[in-house]
Amino acid sequence: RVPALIRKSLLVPRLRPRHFTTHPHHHGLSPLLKISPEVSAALASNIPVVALESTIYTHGALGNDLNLEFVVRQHGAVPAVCGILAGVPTVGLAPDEIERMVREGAKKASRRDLAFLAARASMLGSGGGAGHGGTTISGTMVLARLAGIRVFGTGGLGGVHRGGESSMDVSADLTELGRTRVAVVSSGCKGFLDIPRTLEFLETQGAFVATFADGMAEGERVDFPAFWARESGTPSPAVVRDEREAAAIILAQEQLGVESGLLFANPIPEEAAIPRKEMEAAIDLAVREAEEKGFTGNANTPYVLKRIRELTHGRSVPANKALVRANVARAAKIAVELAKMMD
Ligand code: PSU
Ligand code: MN
Repeated sequence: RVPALIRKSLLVPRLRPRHFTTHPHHHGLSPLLKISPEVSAALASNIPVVALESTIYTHGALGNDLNLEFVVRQHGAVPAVCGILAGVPTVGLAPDEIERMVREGAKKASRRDLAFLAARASMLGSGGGAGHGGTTISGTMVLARLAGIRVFGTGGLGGVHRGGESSMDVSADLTELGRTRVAVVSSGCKGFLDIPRTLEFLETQGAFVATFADGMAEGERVDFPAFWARESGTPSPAVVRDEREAAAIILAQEQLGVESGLLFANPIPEEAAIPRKEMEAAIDLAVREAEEKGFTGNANTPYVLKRIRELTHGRSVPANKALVRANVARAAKIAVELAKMMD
């Protein structure tokens, strides 16, 4: 007699392609990827599209009322929230689908987790657990690239963690920028990371990094921003003046056939920024606690963000919301400029 468990594993998994979107624009599209009709139609007719991540909803400690989709629309582009819904890698999640992911619980999903979540659903119907994946910047970049989306707006990039030279905790966001041609707009990376090492690593990965310097005087030093603060003490490797210049760089990268990603850092709006001094105590304590309590690996960032939120009595939240909205608006403007150039 064959034990039940083994018998079951001998069954041929149902790996039929579901949700296959057929469109002439999408040759070579993964059969596992679901693209919403609105996003699909926009991509096919050169209407600007902006990718958004779902980790920010499932693990970002910012609440559900961010409504980044609205910000994208306000600036003339179509939003495409990316994530894995019950095992289906999806580009263009609807608000009720995101709500469901938050309610039922989602795994924080970077590049490494995508196939795992997608395969479980094909084999077991609904999959073990809810099978949801809130995609990080890295996971979202993979899905956006598969769908043919060029621009992605979000909050803060992952990076090299403090002490990363011995723990080797380096966000998969950085290696993703080295290999996946999507332009990411973020407020630099979170201030609790090791910013100089993050920039070194991005250079090694071949990722372009520039900071928006509108409103700054010519020749003034432009820092790579540190999320809640506009200054980090580390100068940005490159500077861009406006969205049109950013779009031209994205287009040139594509025409050169260079596959690496691009990072456009957008400093937090002046009026929302929290001075570095003020954040430092909270950051130091949160990072130390995370280490003492063993929040390592992908649990580190959500823990530190949550603690900083508590330690600043919620003051970090409106700043975080303001910066992510500004980034998403910026991303939409870049996508609009790009669409003009593609006409
Ligand atoms: N920035 C935020 N909130 C977040 C993140 C960034 O304000 O939740 C998420 C992003 O999805 C980013 C991820 O890709 O954290 C990085 O996690 P890690 O450090 O584990 O790579
Ligand atoms: Mn990590």
